Amino acid sequence: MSNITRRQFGKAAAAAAALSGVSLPQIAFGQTPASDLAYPTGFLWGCATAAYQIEGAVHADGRKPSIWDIFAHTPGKTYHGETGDVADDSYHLYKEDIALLHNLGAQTYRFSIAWPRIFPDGAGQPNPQGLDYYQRVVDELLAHNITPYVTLFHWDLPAALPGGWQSRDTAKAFADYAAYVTRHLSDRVHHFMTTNEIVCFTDLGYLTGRFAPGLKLPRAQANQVRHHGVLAHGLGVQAIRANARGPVQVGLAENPTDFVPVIETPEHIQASRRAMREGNAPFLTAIMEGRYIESYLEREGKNAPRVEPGDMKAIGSKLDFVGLNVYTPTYVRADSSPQGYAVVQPQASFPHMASDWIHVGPESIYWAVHNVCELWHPQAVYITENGCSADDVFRPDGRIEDTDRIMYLRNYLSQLHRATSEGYPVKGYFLWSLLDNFEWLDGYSKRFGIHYVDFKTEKRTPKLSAEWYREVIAHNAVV
Ligand code: GCO
Repeated sequence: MSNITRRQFGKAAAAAAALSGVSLPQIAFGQTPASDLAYPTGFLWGCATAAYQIEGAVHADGRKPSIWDIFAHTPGKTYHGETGDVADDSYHLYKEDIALLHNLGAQTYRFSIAWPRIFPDGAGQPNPQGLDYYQRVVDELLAHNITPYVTLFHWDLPAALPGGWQSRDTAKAFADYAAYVTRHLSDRVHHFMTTNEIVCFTDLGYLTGRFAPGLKLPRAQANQVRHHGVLAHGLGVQAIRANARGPVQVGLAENPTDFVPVIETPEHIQASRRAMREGNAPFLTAIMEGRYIESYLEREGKNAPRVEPGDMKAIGSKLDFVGLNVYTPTYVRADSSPQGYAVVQPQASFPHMASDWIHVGPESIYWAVHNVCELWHPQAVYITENGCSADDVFRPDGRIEDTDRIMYLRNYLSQLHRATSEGYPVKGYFLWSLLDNFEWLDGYSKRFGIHYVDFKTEKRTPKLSAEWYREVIAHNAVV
């Protein structure tokens, strides 16, 4: 916001206040008004991306295919058969992308490492050229004073691993890969996330078959896949801690279903907390409690996962932080069923963003933090993803004025402020996403970036939301 706008705003507000007889706090025109929505000092602002969604260069320097390369190349799987072959070509253009972060004033960047660049066959021989790329990315970030937050697995599983997540050995291979990366990067990278959204790479990949590798397994086998997912996380935490060359903070990025009380009364609030625990039982609950809760085991009966000694201890490894990816609410109300809660489906008129699954429910970010903290008291929480798709188009004057995205972000950040002002230990926020990228099944048809990417030329153009986010970062406040 320019000073001129601020001045006009100040005048209009003063005039309105004069008419209504309300006195406003004294703000000298042309100065920054103190925002009611200021974030705690030291709060970290950044952006998030993931390797397969931005890097391209899928054959470069020894990388071999991941299950997403194969899936995206299978006819009929993604929008118009689009793939991550080229994507944003961030593999070559990473300096440009880091310059975008720098222009925003971002203090931190969450990106993921492509396992198939580091271990092209998933296990066995590492590929030093793959590691070199991430060394260069880290160098460039540090040169710009941007703190790297590294995700080790954002769905690009090396295709060569026999059985993929159906095999317990994949969890062990993940730990070896995590150990290797930690040994080589932890002198300069101090924040690691093991996995991203376990439900997506397990259930969507092996139960509903909508994501890679596209399998629809029977319940018992799918539950075993889930178990290997959380086990990989747990073994990964142990491997990172055992191999760190200095102090590191370890966590993960999860997208628990965010149950929001339909009305903020004690009974519905209680229902939402219960739903958070039970509705996410195979994933975040197992990780935070180091066990599968009774109601989950009862519900699954003979299909419950087979657990080996030591598994649950690894899965429940203590974390330094919990990362939450928050996009959309799931409303819940108290009811008299044995479960004690019922999900309330949104009506057809519920407003959503360009992706119709993103209902605009800003309070979901507050309740995600609230419920996770009240249930499990993590030391620290980050919002590791929040953002939305919008139908971004150039105006005749060359601008992209994504006021809808700004509306979405402003409202979510206002609700996140509610959480920080109540004292919940939220330490930072990563906007999804730095730039438009390969949106999985939706290919390039859904744009989540605050920078527009012309996928023919790879030209990056800041959208209005990038300008807005720069103000947020500069003021450490919702503007
Ligand atoms: C996810 C992933 C991202 C998505 C983003 C928008 O949450 O699915 O972490 O890779 O692109 O969430 O759908």
